[in-house]
Amino acid sequence: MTDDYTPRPEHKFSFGLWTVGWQGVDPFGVATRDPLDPVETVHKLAELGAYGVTFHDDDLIPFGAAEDDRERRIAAFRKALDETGLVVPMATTNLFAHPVFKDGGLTANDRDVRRFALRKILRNLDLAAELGAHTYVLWGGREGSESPAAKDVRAALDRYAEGLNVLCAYVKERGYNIRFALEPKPNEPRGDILLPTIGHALAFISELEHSEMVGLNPEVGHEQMAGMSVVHGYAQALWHGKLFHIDLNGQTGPRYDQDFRFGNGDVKSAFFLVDLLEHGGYDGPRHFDFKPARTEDYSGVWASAAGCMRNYLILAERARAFRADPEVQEALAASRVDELSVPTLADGESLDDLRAEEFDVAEAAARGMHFERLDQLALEHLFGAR
Ligand SMILES: [Mn+2]
Repeated sequence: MTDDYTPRPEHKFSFGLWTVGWQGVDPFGVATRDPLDPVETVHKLAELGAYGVTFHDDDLIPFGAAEDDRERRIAAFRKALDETGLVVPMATTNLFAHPVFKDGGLTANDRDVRRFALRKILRNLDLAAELGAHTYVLWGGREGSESPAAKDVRAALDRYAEGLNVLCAYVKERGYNIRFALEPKPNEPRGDILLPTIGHALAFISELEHSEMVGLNPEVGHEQMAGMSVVHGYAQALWHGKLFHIDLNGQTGPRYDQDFRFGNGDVKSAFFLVDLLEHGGYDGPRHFDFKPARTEDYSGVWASAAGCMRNYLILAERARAFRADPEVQEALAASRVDELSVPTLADGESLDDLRAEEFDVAEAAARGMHFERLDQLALEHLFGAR
């Protein structure tokens, strides 16, 4: 299909190997699809118009693989990248699947497990640098507990910070052009996960030795699982200069981690999120972390991946039309949205000046904000009615 919604490499769409490669294993059922070869994935993603592919170490190299097997798999992957022009903007470590990580990686109570986790990250960090990645994501899915009795949270945060301090020092020592991005999630698979929201993670980052090297990889569905506004969360991460990478997907409210393709779920949030990303100064990859429904065969998987990109481009076009609409511009002005960018105190103004100001409280209290009209216009653009 060739129309305005055809994905091209300049759109910077990327996918994790584990997304389209998800075989449909869930807590209640076994796989519904055969494993996918990473080489085939790279070719298929390039064909669909993506520019990048991302991976956990174990997506590319099975856990515990022999050295020659490891080298062979990396060489085949690299050849596929060279043949297609696909890049690797991000990589990450699987510190959650193997039973050794059942109590976490960097914050496991067992010290020897923590040391093994660090070794596993360091090894894949070298591969990430070799493949040209600039972002290294840490999703601490097993960093947490089911019982507050079992986890000393303050000690766990000490160890989490220690781990990141070690990793940042290593990246600096090796001269890698890599920054770390933490991915918050409130729960699942652990009963409670450390750094559950964007806000928790931002506060944690400010305590690190090299906080400038650590930012966020917020996932749409994870914020919505916590009942948070993903648009406000991404906007605050941008405000802090910490939106290093993103995980786009779909979710309908606080329930299990649905990982729908982008656009399915909370469409209004998706619209305003794309508006923010397109007009708010984010220029990183548009990365999808989703699970094609386990009802699908591989034709459905690729349709689902294509749908993620197509939905993003449709929403980007809808957001542009919203911003360009003269009636919207008038409605924005009527709602005084721009006025919020004016500092509350004028340059050089004293607090005596502020205190001396005449103010008609009754008049100000009676002013309507006209937000309903503005929101209606946004919805009509989203619906395609304007
Ligand atoms: Mn998820």
